[in-house]
Parts: sequence; structure tokens; C-alpha cells
Amino acid sequence: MEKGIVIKSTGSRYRVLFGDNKVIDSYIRGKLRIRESRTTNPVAVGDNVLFEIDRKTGSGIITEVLDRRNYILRKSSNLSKHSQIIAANVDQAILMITIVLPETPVEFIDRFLISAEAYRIPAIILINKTDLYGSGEIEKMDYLETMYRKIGYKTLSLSLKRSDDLKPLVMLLKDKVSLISGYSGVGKTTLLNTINPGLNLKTEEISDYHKQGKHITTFPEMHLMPFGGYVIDTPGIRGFGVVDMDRNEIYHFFREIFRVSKDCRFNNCLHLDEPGCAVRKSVETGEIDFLRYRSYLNIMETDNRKYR
Ligand SMILES: Nc1nc2c(ncn2[C@@H]2O[C@H](COP(=O)(O)OP(=O)(O)O)[C@@H](O)[C@H]2O)c(=O)[nH]1
Ligand SMILES: [Mg+2]
Ligand SMILES: [Zn+2]
Repeated sequence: MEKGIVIKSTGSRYRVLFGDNKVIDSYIRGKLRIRESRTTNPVAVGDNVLFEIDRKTGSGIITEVLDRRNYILRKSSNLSKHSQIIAANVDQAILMITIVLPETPVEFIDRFLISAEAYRIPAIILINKTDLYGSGEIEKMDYLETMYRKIGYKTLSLSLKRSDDLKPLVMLLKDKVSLISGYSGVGKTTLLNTINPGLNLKTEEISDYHKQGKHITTFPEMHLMPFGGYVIDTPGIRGFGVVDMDRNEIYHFFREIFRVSKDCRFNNCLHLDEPGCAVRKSVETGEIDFLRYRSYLNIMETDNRKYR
């Protein structure tokens, strides 16, 4: 029996990293004890597994998935009750954003942050392509960084074109399992290639941007970093949805809104137009940023469960 970590899953085949940097293609034989019956994939990237080596074929046979510290889901489809585990045992969720080419909307950032909050996974905002920014973009970036830092989020800005910017990034990733997410075209693959010269992953060209709305079957993949740690790339996954987030608890995941909500007159206040709402008052005084409150309202308005 060997112990390893799943670095790639393509539905029925799994690539497992074990021992001294060895990789083995594996599959499940027979029945594996399944813990989450509502997920479509019993084994996910980041899972720690026990396996045997089939002497005849040289393949691995996964016999057990060890307990997960956490996991991130997405719904398999709008109609389905089933969800897919994107990754397991994640230390931090990094959202890569850009102010231009493409512009990442604040609401998208906030959806990511509340999901991470619900999964209790620390979220970090990584702002890329600063080499392209003029004074207008820098002003916008500074505004967002100030806003999110005040709430308590870590932010880091960089250009992957500047080698001096890589050091803080490496420090951030070192010895951790990091999931990296973000719009198509922000530079996720470039990041992996830059800090991992041997990797040579295919980057996206502008012409690929229009594909992002379509359903492409891509699988998350975990990469071992030369300085220690792993990064999980999530191609084609624009955001992850929180399954079973109730409408009346969405504000719990907006940290600063939740803090202030304790002062609302009614304890079932949803901070929409209730009298004595401390949240609305804080938005008026600027204590809570209107951009965040607007994200909250938009998320409350749309069916959150449909979002993936
Ligand atoms: N100017 C500039 N371009 C970048 C930077 N990082 C990535 N790119 C470019 O952005 C495009 C999309 O990058 P890619 O890594 O494929 O994005 P992904 O879709 O998030 O994986 C590529 O043409 C990259 O060369 C950066 O810091 N500055
Ligand atoms: Mg990519
Ligand atoms: Zn309120």
C-alpha cells in the first residue's frame, strides 16, 4: 500500500503523485467507500489517497480516499442536484484579477470571496498585469486594494512581465496548496509557467476569450512547485458556487456587513429596506463601501444557487 496525492482527475483516471516525485496513473477498482453521495466525482484533485500498484499493468489502484480537510464544489449543471468537487484540502484560494484586459467586475470578486468564506478557506486577491496600467487603472486598483484590505483580505499586485514582482508571489505560494481562479485571460497559466519554467502550459490568446461562456470540459490540475507547495489551476471554471447557501445567510459571508449587522434593530434583518438597519446606515456613512453593498444586493436578487 502506498500513499499519494491526486494531481489530476479526468473523471475515471487519476494521476497520483507519490514517494520521491513519482507519478502513477490510477483508477478505482470496484467500490470505493463514497463519503459525499451527491458529488459526481468520488476522487478529486488534492485528495490524499491510498493505492496499490498493479504489477501487471503498472497502474495504481486507489483503495481509499483519506479524510478531507475541506473541499470546493461546483454544480454539475443548473438542473442537477449533483455537484463536482473541484479540489480538496486547499490552504488558500487565490483570485487573480485584472483591471483591464479583461476587467474583472467587483461582483465577481465578491462572489468568489463569499464562497471562500463559506468554505472557510482564506481568500487572497492577486492583481495582475500592472505593467499595462495607466493612472486611471492604478487609481481603480488602489481603490480596490484599500477597500478589500480594510475588510481584512490580503491583496497583492504584480506584473508577470517583471521578474522583481515574482518574489512576493513565491513567498505567498511556498509550501501551501493554493487554488488559483479567475477570468479567462487574466494570466493564471502564465503565472504557472513563469514560476515553473519546465511546465510549458498553453496560455490563452485574446481570440480564446469568447469561449469563456461556453461549456468546455476541462479538469483542474495540481502542479508541484519547485520551491515547495502546489498550485491548482482551474481552467474553464469562472467561479465556484456554494451549494446550499441560503438567501437569508448570504450577508454572513460579507465580513464587514456581518460585523455591523449585529446592530440592526431586527435580528432577522436582511439589510434591504428594514427600519433601523445598521448596515444601510454604514453604507450611507461610507463605512461599508457601496460597491460591496451593491454586490450584496445583486447576489440577493439573482438566484445564487444557479451561479457556477
Ligand atoms: N501585459 C501583460 N500580459 C500578461 C501578463 N500576464 C499574462 N499576460 C498575457 O495575458 C494573456 C492570457 O494569459 P493566460 O496565462 O493564458 O491567462 P489565463 O486564461 O488566466 O490562464 C497571455 O497573452 C499572456 O501573455 C502580465 O502581467 N502583463
Ligand atoms: Mg489558462
Ligand atoms: Zn440590517
